[in-house]
Amino acid sequence: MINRKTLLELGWILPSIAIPVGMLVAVIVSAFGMNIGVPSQAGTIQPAAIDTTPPFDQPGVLRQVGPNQYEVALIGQVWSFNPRELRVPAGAEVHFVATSRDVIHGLHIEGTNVNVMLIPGRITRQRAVFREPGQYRFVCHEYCGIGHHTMYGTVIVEER
Ligand SMILES: [Cu+2]
Repeated sequence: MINRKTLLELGWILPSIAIPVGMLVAVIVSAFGMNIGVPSQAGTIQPAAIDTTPPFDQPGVLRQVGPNQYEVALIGQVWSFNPRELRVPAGAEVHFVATSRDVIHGLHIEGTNVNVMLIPGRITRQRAVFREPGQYRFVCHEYCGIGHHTMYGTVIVEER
């Protein structure tokens, strides 16, 4: 028979099973159902050869990869981003392919989930959807030297 003590025990045991199971389901649904993931390590690159290695030979040039989907290369370098300004149409899904020319930099785009490190020799990919027209600043958030504070840029999302 279930007495008060057993109920009390079950009151602890069942949530302690249900909560991790719920978290696991949330991780699986967000990873596979909603395609949310950690910033990917999408290959390596010779920092000295950035200017001749696609897509970094054309930084800031939007390449259409689908309906309102674009891919764009972005380079972090002391102490600026190349490009500093990027124009995309509202609703665009933008795949950022980014790396660093010299030291470790960061890339954070306000209002989006783009928040990654740019490591020399490594390529990082991250996507963002810009639904509302406006200006989205991006900054370097890894201290990279005396001019770190000048390292920022803007994504301008234009009305379509
Ligand atoms: Cu930097």
